Amino acid sequence: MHPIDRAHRRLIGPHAIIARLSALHLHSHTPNLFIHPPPPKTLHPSPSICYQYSKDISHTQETERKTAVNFDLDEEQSEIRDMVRRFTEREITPYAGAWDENNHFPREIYTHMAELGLMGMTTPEEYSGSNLSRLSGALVYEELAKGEMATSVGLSVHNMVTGSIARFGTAEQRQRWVTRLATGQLLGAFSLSETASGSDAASLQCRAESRGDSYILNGSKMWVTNGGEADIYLLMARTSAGKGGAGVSCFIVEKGTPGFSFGKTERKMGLHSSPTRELIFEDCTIPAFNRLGEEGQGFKIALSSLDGGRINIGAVAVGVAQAAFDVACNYAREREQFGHPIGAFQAIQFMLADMAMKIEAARLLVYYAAYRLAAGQSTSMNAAMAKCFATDTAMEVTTNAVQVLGGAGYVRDYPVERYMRDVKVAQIFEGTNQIQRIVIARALLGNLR
Ligand code: COS
Repeated sequence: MHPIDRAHRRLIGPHAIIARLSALHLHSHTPNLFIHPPPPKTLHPSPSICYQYSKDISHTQETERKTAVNFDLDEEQSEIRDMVRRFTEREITPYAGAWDENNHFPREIYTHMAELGLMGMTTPEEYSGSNLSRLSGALVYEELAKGEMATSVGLSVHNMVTGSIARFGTAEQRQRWVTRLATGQLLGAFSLSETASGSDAASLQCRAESRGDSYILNGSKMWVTNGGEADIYLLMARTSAGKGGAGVSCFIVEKGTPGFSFGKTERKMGLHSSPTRELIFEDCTIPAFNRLGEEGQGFKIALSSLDGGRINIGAVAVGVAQAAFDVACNYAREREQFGHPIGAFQAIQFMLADMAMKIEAARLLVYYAAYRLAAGQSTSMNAAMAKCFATDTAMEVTTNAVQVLGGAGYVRDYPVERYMRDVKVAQIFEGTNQIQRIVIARALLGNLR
């Protein structure tokens, strides 16, 4: 039997993955800081990074006496990484080029990912989720992105939606949607941006008018990943006029609701197998039951969901960068010019050394942000750092990978040009890297405006 079939048989279905993971938890004798974080501390939010670091230092000194910082993956993390790596190599990598060429959204891959328990990664087990640690999640996105960035991004958005309904929803809302999302019967999409509201997300204009036991939606949303293919849309809409973020509420809108239709499908530079569509609402009536959280809480729900999403995108970027680096490194060993492999020349060596250094740094930033989120520590700044650094790195690494391959890199015989086209958007979506720097600066200085 092929090893991946054995892995499928062993791990198939969310319940099996949970059983397997629970068994590992029980038999794990060596506590790993990433997977068994210390109980969450109560951090009082402060604009001063010095305060945050001083807290961290005392925390670190305290725990260092008991456990050294552990950079090794534990058994659970290694198993998940290896399983997703095998899955990607078999089910995604061989087809990614054709999906890109044909703008094909591989819905069937999501069914396979659901069987592996990847569609409810941050969702409690009682709703058929796998409830994986954030670090395990980062490993999953990284491995998938080595095969194809679009699938990894689509899965991240889906999990952000599933996790947000599980976290902010009522018991009835969870009952209604979370299990079906976590088992892959439904696909999720997240919708914040509009034509005139991108980075300034609080200025959004899509309206939700309260009519007692229902809301009427009017307006449109832009650049929605999984748009048109998804069954469930987490929608931010304005319930009070002129109040910035405080007037925004969050809604769950089902595909097929009368008055909800799709506009144009975007024609993009890359990420061709990930559909990006406009959503249109014309007197679309949804039950008040579909509001997630209280009225006026939607902007905060969106931003706090994006904290996790940004870590995922950092992990995706690390995966794409690693894949590009691997191709460039192999090519530098094999391609000969002037009587030597081109990797014998310092011009190429220094490029590869810089690429490897930055990928390693990006990976550590991503894993650390994932650890902080799982440990209940303040995360916004670390998520922004991880997303910003990892995606800037991936852009640089993929561009340089094309350069190392020269003419061969610019044509479609090698995947590096696809990596480069795909990863550009990671510097833009889930908050541009200029916005990430604003988030970081505000954490350092406070909001001085
Ligand atoms: N989690 C929870 N709440 C948060 C938060 C977070 N990560 N970040 C900010 N908030 C809260 C703030 O505390 C504030 O609450 P109070 O009004 O009670 O103080 C509220 O949200 C508004 O925050 P802020 O004043 O910082 O909002 P701004 O309008 O200045 O916007 C930025 C802040 C620019 C950071 C935000 O609009 C942003 O991230 N924009 C990019 C949007 C984006 O990522 N779009 C991509 C969507 S996916 S393609």
